[in-house]
Amino acid sequence: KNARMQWWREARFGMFIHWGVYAVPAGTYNGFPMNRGGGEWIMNRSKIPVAEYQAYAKQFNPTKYDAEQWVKMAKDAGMKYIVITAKHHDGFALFDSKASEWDIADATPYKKDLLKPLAEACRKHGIKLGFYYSQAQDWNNPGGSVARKEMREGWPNPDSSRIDAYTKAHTGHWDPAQETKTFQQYIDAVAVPQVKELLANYGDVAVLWWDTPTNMTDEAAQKLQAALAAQPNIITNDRLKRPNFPGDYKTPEQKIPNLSELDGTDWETCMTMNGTWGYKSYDHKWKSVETMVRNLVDIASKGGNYLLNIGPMADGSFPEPSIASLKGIGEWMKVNGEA
Ligand code: JFZ
Repeated sequence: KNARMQWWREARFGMFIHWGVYAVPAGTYNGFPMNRGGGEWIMNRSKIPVAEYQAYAKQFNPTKYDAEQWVKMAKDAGMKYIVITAKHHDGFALFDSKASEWDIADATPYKKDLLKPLAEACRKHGIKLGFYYSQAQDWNNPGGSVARKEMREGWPNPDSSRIDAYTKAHTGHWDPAQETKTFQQYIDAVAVPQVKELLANYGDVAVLWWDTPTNMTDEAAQKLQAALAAQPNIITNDRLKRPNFPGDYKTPEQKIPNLSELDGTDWETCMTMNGTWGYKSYDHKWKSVETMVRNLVDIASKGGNYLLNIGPMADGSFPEPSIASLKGIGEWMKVNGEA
């Protein structure tokens, strides 16, 4: 494990990228801005029907996407690795998957794999590439699990009490299309094949970043864990299934542990630059460069890693404030960072 973890322990700073179809509604459904939660949760929070949500993909056409530009921005900020949402809870694959048509190649006008150019640019510039993969929760591929949330409060939809009652009776699902398969069928037909694709088609994969293990079964976790054999040097976080699949490092979220909380386990704090992971057009609560540099120094001094998030827009560009912050952090790193 020490050999596998060496680059990661020296890295200290990485870029998280939450990107997907949710960048199209950008936090607003039917004219109503979400009043809580990240923009990437809009389908669940607003209980958008499957067909309606999938129609957003027709507007997901990131013609301004320039993977090399992204990698350069990360590198100039002093970041050593990138972790991107290959598939978030909305189940949309940023890659050309044979296991589902709910992907960039089949569901959007763009049609081209988004991870291939990123993997190439990372290789070229010496940046490690990791994939976030939502293994349990999937709101579009039938059989995927769902975290049950009450319909967003303040939502004036006259149907909200009916929908809430429906989700209660259907383990969080709000659309019959979500339940035409079982969870185990989803794991076998979508999750395991997609993880295999991610580990086979993009060269070295440095990190597999699992998430929201709430509804995982041991059987599913074992199958996904077995798929990791394709990349013997891969590092994984602690969110495959708790507690018996601890992975290689802990993931305190949006917070930096106190020294007294550290027990020798490797850890990585992930944080947003504003208040959302996925792009929200109206979230302007940006952290200052000074705050983010202080966080980085605080984390590095305690032996952890800082995974700082960008939520790109649907056209493939980073929000301006994120670009400016990356530059500002890079200027500080040039003077004070090592190497
Ligand atoms: C999850 C996702 O639901 C979210 O959209 C985002 O991708 C984030 C990085 O991860 O949200 C979590 C997961 C774990 C905790 C909180 C939010 N946690 O352990 O407190």
